[in-house]
Amino acid sequence: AKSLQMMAVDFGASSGRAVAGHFDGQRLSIQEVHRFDNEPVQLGERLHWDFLRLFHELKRGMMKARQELGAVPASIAVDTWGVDYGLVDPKGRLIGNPYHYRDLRSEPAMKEALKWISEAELYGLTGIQSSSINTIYQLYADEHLRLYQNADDWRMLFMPDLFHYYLSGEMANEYTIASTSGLLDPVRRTWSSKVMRTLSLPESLFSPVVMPGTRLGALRPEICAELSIPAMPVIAASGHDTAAAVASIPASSSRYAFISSGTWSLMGIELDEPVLTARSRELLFSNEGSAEGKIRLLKNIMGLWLLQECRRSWAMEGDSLSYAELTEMAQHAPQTASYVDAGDAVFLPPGNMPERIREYCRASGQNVPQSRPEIVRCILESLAFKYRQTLDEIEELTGERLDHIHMVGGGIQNRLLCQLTASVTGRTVIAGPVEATSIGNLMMQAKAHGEVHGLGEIREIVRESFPPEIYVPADAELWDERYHGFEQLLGLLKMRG
Ligand code: ADP
Ligand code: LRH
Repeated sequence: AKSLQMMAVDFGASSGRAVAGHFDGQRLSIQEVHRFDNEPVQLGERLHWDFLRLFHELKRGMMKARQELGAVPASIAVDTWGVDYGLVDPKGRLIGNPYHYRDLRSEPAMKEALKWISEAELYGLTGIQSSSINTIYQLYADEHLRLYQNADDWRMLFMPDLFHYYLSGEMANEYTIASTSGLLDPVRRTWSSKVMRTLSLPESLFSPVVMPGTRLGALRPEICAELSIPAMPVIAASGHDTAAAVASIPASSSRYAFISSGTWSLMGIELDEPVLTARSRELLFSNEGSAEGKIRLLKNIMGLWLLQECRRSWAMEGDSLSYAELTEMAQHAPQTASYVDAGDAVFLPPGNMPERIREYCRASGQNVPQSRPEIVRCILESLAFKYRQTLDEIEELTGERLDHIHMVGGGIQNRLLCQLTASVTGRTVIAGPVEATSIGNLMMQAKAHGEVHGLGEIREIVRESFPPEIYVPADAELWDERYHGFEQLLGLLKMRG
């Protein structure tokens, strides 16, 4: 195998980074050349991503890579968070600024859309958990599509597709990111025309679905000139960040669940075919696309968003706290044994999170966590409990016991959460790599170059290149008892509706 230098740009919902990767034929090494915040912008009534700023950061990342590495990368690929998109006209001009999936406009749109098609039918056709963030409801709510007559020749590009388009000039919808939309047929891995027709979404918006690893084209000459860099191939490696992260899980067997831990916690397993049963719908599991065309059966759990939002509130009160400081606080917090359901959509919108958590505890008749340490503790324990519940559900759906849990992503730097996950689930947690998404992105590029030959090999290389950390369960009885308290709480809340 020859030595490969590549570039990955990974846009998370909270931050982005440009990473240079060097694959020597056996090991991958990475170097972060650029990192930036990804802060959404409230503009009037709407919440947007700052696409222009993000594209600017992408270019800065490319320039820094050029300066720091010397060598010209063999290719570049972008991955991003799921579900969001931009619309472009036939000249490739961006129609408005892409919306943030937490914008409230799609909530009423979801209710409206479900008058035309039932949740059960939609699940049977697309296999995606019902949520207002899904592209399907965002498109249904999109005022641009409603206001303009000439939308027939527009195209809808998901965020990674949009970055790839402005890099290469090629429009395509890549499979893993398209699979987050609620518009893709997970059995045939193509668009569901039936869903589009039922909701009057113009089919002409959608491009053919390309599989991960597709070469889209070369960098546009204008960008090469602007940044003084030579042309390089732009590859649709694995456009969805979670799919890229799952591709790089350093697993050596198949009996594990994964948790991709960042703004969201995505917990699930990889399967050859989708599960489209009434039970998996009831339990809110999605069937998303994996890097090699397989299926990720997973659940979207609110994740460290809860903590990010508390941190933002406390910063507005004048106290800037690092994640390390917040975790340290929780370590020594008094035990209030108060929990929230980290699957509950009430936590979706931004703003005032500490008070919303208190209110949730109050309304459900629990002790109300008052201090900051108590709130952080409540968040982390609630997440670990949600993971245990989700693990039980996965085992119910597949009828198989899973021996351990692989945790990847920025969230594993929260060592308390990793330990709680092991203790509460009673399973060994194998944590790492932190930069799983960029690594998956890079390895899918190496595969497109023909230098590796499949997920098995990719995972072995990641295992060798980034040794994971092991967390062993502790205090089983104590956590069992507390978990039963949590189950009772969820039962009670369900009864109340
Ligand atoms: P995303 O890709 O969704 O933007 P990341 O994978 O970058 O998210 O993970 C971000 C999360 O990682 C933060 O919300 C924070 O909770 C956690 N985190 C980051 N750094 C640390 C740290 N030093 N200690 C503990 N947790 C951390
Ligand atoms: C995580 C993620 C997740 C969901 C959400 C919108 O970054 O991609 O898998 O799709 O963003």
